[in-house]
Amino acid sequence: MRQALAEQPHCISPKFFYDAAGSALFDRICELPEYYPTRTELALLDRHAEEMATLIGPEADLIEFGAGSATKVRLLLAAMQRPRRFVPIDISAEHLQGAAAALRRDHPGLDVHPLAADFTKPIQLPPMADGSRPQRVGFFPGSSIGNFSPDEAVGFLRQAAELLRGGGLLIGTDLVKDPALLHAAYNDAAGVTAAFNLNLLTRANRELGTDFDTRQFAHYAFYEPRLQRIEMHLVSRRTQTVRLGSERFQVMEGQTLHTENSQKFTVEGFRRMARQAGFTPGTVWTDPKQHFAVHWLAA
Ligand code: AVJ
Repeated sequence: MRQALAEQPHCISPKFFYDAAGSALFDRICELPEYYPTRTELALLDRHAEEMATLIGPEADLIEFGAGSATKVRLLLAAMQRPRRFVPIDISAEHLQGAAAALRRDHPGLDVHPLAADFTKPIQLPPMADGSRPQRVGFFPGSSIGNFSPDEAVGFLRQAAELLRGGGLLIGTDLVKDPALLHAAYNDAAGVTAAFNLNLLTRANRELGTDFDTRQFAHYAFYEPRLQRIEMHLVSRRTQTVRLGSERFQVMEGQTLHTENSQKFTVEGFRRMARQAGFTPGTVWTDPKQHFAVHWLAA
């Protein structure tokens, strides 16, 4: 946050959205009528779970990047014969513990091994309890890959391909589409996305001791068609001073804090990116309206 305030333009990583309140707000976003990605991807997982489970293999070690509430993986686990282990990775530790406890309740035989970690950093998987090395399969739903810049995305995929060698990655990507639909998904009528965006300032106030006045910042999300991405910003409603410890930063009226990019992909563009990262792209599942895609990438 200090860096974000000190530098121009002011940019902050979207991973900071996900404190307990932010993770709960994100779960509410997933239920919004305008936010089509979650329900579209869930329908794809539901409809093709058998086929996906066949590719994953009967006894895989399943690793989810940014698991959150770990709702989607339930459809895969139900279709797998004997999942050996499930490793949900998430930056929000409390949210992760709750999700892991619920999964253990519903899958008594499953070894659930949560990792509270930042998956943008290199990941070390704990060894299997019995010392075996089953096929590793990654699960990265929700188009969270869209939070990375194209270069970062290739970097992440390259690391994932290394980690999952011999197995594969099942990954969801939001598709390029009518900008009006994209715009609505990030500007919901109920204002939940705005609350999610502004929660970043509330979190900074609590954890870093900044004195942001959330009423003096406006949620601003738009589709940038040249870069094929949604950008989310917090726009300063007036020239104001923000305190961080003993320092003071001036934020001019109309200046923004850039809080998130959400890249949209074409099916072919994403397959090219995956190939570049060392995967062999396989089956792609899309919905009839071509709003969302789930890719199988062999590692
Ligand atoms: C979790 C990154 C996939 O980009 O759509 C939802 C986050 N931000 N509404 C997305 C988000 C605003 C979401 N991802």
